[in-house]
Formats: sequence, C-alpha cells, structure tokens
Amino acid sequence: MTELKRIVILTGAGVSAESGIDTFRSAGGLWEQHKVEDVATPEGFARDPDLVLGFYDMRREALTQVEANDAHRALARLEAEYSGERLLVTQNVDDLHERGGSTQVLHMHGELKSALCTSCEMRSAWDAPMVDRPPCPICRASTLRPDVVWFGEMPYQMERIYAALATCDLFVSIGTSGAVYPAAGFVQEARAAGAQTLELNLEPSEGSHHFAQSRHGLASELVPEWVGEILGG
Ligand code: BJW
Repeated sequence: MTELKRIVILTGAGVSAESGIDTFRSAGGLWEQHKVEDVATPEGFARDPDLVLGFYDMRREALTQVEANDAHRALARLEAEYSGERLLVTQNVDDLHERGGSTQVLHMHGELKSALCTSCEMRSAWDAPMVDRPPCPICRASTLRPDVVWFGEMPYQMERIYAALATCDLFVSIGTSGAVYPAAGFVQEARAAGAQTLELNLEPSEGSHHFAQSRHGLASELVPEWVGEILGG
C-alpha cells in the first residue's frame, strides 16, 4: 500500500455482532423480530410511543450484558498508534467502540445512551428507561425520545463526514450490509476522491462491487489483521 495519511472507517452492526448484539438484516435479526416502520420511523413513534420507547429501553438494557470485542479493540489501537488522520464513523447506536478504547467516535445514527428532547431539542446523556416518560433534564418537559436517527431523518454530522471522504486516501467499511443510505453511498464518494476502498464483512455486502478490495470473514479476525498491516507499515 502507498503511504496513507487519511483514513475514514465506517462500521455497522456486524462489528458488534460477536459481542452479542443483534444485527438488523441477518436471519433472526432485529428487523425479523420487529417491523421497521413501527419502531424506526417518526411515524411509528407518533402512532405508538410506548412500543418504540420500550424497544429502545430493551436495547439500552441489553448493553449492560455485552462487552467490546477484538474488532472494537483493534480500532482503538489504530486510534492510539496511527500517526495520520483517522475518522471513525459508526452507524451503531451501542457504545462498544468507546468501551473498546476508542475516544473519537462519530455516531451518525445517534446513541442508545443519549436522549433527545422533542421540546427543547437538547441532547442529554441517558442511561435509564424512557417508557415511564421521565422529564428532560434541561427543560423538564416529559417529551424525551431516543436520540437515534430513524428513516426519513437526517443523520448526524454529514458535512464533517463528506469533508473527510473528499480528502481521504483510504475508506474502509466494516460489518455493514450497505442497505441504508447515506452510509451506503460513502464508498462511491471516497472513490470519486481517488481513495483506495476496502470492505471487511462476513459476506459480500449489497455494495461490494463498489470496493476495490473485499475481505470476508469475522470482524474480530479481519479487523485486528488489517490494523496490524496499517501499523506495521
Ligand atoms: C458481520 C458479522 C461479523 C454479521 N463480522 N461482519 C431509496 C433509495 C435510496 C435511499 C432511500 C430510498 N428510500 C429511502 C431512502 C433513504 C433511507 C434509506 O436508506 N432507506 C433504505 C431502506 C433504502 N435513509 C434514510 O432515511 C436516512 N436518512 C436520510 O437519507 O436523510 C436524507 C439525506 C439525504 C442526503 C444526505 C444525507 C441524508 C436515515 C437512515 C436511518 C437508519 N436508521 C437505522 C436505525 C437506527 C437506530 C437503531 O439502531 O434502531 O440505523 S436502520 C438500521 O440500519 C440502523 C443501522 O445503523 C442501519 C444499517 O444497518 P447495518 O449496520 O448495515 O446492519 P445490517 O444488519 O444491515 O448488516 C450487518 C452486516 O454485518 C451484514 O452484512 C452481515 O453479513 C455483517 N456481519 N456478523 C463481520 N461477525
């Protein structure tokens, strides 16, 4: 590989699968257990807030039962030891990158451990259930929702992500099916900027053909191996 100065990494549910967190689209995944339009759209939330708040309360609680895996830890090692610029963008709402040791993580689809107030629009760190309608810690209104990005909503920090994609030398996509935009389009943005592109996934993703290189297998094996290559020169 030529010398790399700027890397953008995108992760998805596959990076947390081996920690015991359900992916969305695999057999038995979250979208087989729940209708996406009921639990991951603003319209679903308006129709049945108890169902949606309960769904995210359950997933927040499940975080207490899991731990980061070797893929999360390898990406933290990259953050600590890589001398170039690196942006870690995750679609995941879990906190396993942070628990694996990463300190700079861009959660483009929000976070389970954050609440968004629909009255004052402020975001607050959040660890408790929401189904019993606790007040917003800032404005005291009982109008909290999970601070996650549902279909039809704008993901967080898109300008920063597109700016990094426009100047990166390497874009790496890890554990994501490439089924959800705008994240699924990042590979094409990076290619248009002349970057190398690499997919690390259990199986070819929907957008696999857009990547110059693909490696298929478990994230807990592929990611430490790739990080070793980058840090080893
Ligand atoms: C392993 C592994 C192991 C397993 N090791 N690998 C028509 C065309 C194009 C776009 C649209 C369209 N109609 C509507 C849209 C837009 C829409 C969209 O993309 N819809 C698609 C269904 C087509 N997108 C939106 O609405 C987004 N907003 C938007 O577009 O705003 C406008 C905009 C315009 C221009 C610029 C910017 C914005 C918002 C999308 C929000 C997605 N929200 C969710 C829920 C978040 C909260 C929650 O967690 O509940 O985000 S949906 C869900 O999917 C979640 C995930 O982050 C996201 C992606 O899933 P991911 O991570 O890829 O998981 P899986 O399960 O799909 O795949 C896992 C992969 O891992 C698999 O490939 C496995 O093989 C692999 N794997 N084990 C390695 N051990």
